[in-house]
Amino acid sequence: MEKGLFKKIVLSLAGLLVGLVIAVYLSAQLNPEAEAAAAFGGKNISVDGVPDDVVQAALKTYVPPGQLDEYYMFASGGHSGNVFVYGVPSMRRIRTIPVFTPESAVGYGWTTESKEMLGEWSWGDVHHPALSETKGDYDGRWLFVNDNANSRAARIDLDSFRTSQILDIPNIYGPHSAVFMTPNSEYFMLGSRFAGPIPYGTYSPIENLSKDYNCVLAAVAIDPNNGEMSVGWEVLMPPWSFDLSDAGKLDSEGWAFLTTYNTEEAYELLEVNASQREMDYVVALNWKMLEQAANEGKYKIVDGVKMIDPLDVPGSVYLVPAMKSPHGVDVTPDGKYFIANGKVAPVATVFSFEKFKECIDNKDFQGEERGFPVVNYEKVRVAEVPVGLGPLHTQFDGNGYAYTTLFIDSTIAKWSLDTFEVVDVTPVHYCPGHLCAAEGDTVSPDGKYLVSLNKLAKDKFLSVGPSHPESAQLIDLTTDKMKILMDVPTDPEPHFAQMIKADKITTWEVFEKDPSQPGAVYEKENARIERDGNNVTVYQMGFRSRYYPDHVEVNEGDHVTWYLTNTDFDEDITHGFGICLYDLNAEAQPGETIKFEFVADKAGVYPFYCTNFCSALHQEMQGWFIVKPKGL
Ligand code: RUQ
Ligand code: CUA
Repeated sequence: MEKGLFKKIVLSLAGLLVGLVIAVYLSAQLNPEAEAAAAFGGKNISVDGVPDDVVQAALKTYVPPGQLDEYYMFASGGHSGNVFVYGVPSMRRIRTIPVFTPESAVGYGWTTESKEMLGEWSWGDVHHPALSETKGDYDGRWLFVNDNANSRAARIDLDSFRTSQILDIPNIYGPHSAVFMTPNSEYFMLGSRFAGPIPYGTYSPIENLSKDYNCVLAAVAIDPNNGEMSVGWEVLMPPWSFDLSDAGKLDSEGWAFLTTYNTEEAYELLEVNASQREMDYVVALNWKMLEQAANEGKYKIVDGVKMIDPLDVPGSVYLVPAMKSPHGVDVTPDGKYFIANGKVAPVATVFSFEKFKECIDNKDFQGEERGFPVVNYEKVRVAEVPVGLGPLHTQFDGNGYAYTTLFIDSTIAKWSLDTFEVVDVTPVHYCPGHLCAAEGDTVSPDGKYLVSLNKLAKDKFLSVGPSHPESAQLIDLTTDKMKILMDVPTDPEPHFAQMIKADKITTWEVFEKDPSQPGAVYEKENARIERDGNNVTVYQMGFRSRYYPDHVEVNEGDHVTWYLTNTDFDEDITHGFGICLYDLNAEAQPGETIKFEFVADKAGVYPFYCTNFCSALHQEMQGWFIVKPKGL
């Protein structure tokens, strides 16, 4: 073919393609309904025998190969001790991040660093993830989670999606009411679920609960430069159970709100005895005032922590009556209202922050309990929204609507923050606890998507026996009526989740080369084994598809320190490292140097191998660990 003619054909084909793309794009702009269909050449797909809404739901959740999800969702893994990462809207689970429990898939719990972080504990119970915030918006830097079992908090760095710090928090039994972030990540806070004598290990008989037991609110300070957590100060509270919590924002910035149950101070058969009172409380704390008290030295030291008695700081704590054992409390995006979810009362109670402040200014109190003023309920409450049975948690869409889960009804109610009327209800399957809206805890939620985190799945998936997985349902918020798009199984236990715009997170491609790092070896000439008495240090490097050195001999009883550097500076090329019959397993991500230590207490020959399939010759990435018996 003539050169000129060929060029002409290519050019006109290219022109045609550009035109087609523009046409599809414009039609999607003009008709948002067709947006999803645009990916299929602008056609409105309808499939014989498949209802149109099913086809549309499929189009809205289908992320074609080569495209990526719009949001990350970080979900609590409950007593698995993990955090699960989902892509939304596809709802594909992308990652499991081990936090409080060893995870052999990534060698978490075997390396020196992760072992030290986990300490003496073998499990944890993650309830409420909280993303770091700047000016009330998620900033994509860190994710923090609580451990309801062993009184800890952890930080996950979102550049590596790895747990990088675990902090023990003294004096707080079951920090369930946690973690919630202040709008500029100054602190995240945790409130105790269980009353107990403090510090840990103190004895007092249960009959003394009212006298000797306490709950605590802990404020964990976050270093703005690196996310490093440290316990800032704690506040001594009555022996009530704190349940959930939220931080004030915008109008209510500087305040923290926590629900309580068991203001009855019962210590047996709580199911009955903690439900005697008609009203419990939302406890409102002025954290800025408490922070100042801590700075001014108004505290005692309890188990190494500054413990503030709020009765020494008048005006720092108020009680807001709320209907019978409320569960969640949620602050609206504008910070003007805080909403208590009734749990055993069929209403979501809306409180006005402005009226709350007026009550304080006018000393409009209806009483006092344990020295704390109780604000006038009638004045502060602006609405009791009849959402349905078993209201647990509320999220927002940024368009003036709130969404409340109803555990007993197995529904989600959508209601107006203007008229306080329910405008829509959708069934969910089954028994929703939390729900998670896109950017739902920020000052500017995105709407778009809502995920219902359900406690029961029953008949939703292929049966796996008497116990089934939990379930998450993706709900479309772009239409007037909520529309369920898809169901996915989740592992126990879907407590809370947060959903962040994907482009707010930037991850590393590889670990940076850092020769100053202890144990790092980047040239095979430097790979070596050193001995100092009974201490053997291995400086090993691994790359596709070999280890240097690939046989390591030690003496029985030696203390072995082993460094492994992955010198493949190539995204996603991870090398594993497992020693057969030695219960040892780790991984080094691209560019990373890891360290593990053990005592070579078994003589014999033990092969080691790469556990991550890294190349065509991955099978050959192996070697031998040889332990010479004592006295040989
Ligand atoms: S709680 S289902 Cu552990 Cu978050 Cu309300
Ligand atoms: Cu390295 Cu497989």
